[in-house]
Amino acid sequence: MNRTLVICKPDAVERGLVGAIVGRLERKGLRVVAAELRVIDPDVAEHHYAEHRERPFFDSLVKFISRSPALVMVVEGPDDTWRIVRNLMGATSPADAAPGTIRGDLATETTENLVHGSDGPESATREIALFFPGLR
Ligand code: 3AN
Repeated sequence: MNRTLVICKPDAVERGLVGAIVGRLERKGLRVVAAELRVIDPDVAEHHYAEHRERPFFDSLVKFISRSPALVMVVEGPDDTWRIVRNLMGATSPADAAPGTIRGDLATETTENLVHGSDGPESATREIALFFPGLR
């Protein structure tokens, strides 16, 4: 089995869409193996988004992701689970996200785009260790 990190971002919790998002993952056949509703520490958020450090939206992204509780999860499925999740999420910009995807159906903003999913096997391993250091 193969694992990836998924975050229902603060906008998802605020809008009451956590159930809808988790439901989509579960209906697809993926299984939640760890989950915690937590306010993400800004230092952890900076590590998590380190690849975007030089981008103009970095500060607002870190502020957004840590502004209120997010549901941080580890999701398990077959090979390439990260890719299954990314396809369910839809494109980063909700304007480009296809109908039927989480962002395509439920979001309009690029920053407040409801959900994060690791973008590859190495990111998944790194992000799971960052958010769930004790997970076996
Ligand atoms: P994804 O979330 O689809 O993996 P990334 O990793 O490129 O997209 O970007 C991480 C987050 O940074 C996005 N979810 C979004 O919140 C924010 N972001 C990315 N690109 C932009 C942008 N051009 N303007 C504002 N925010 C952005």
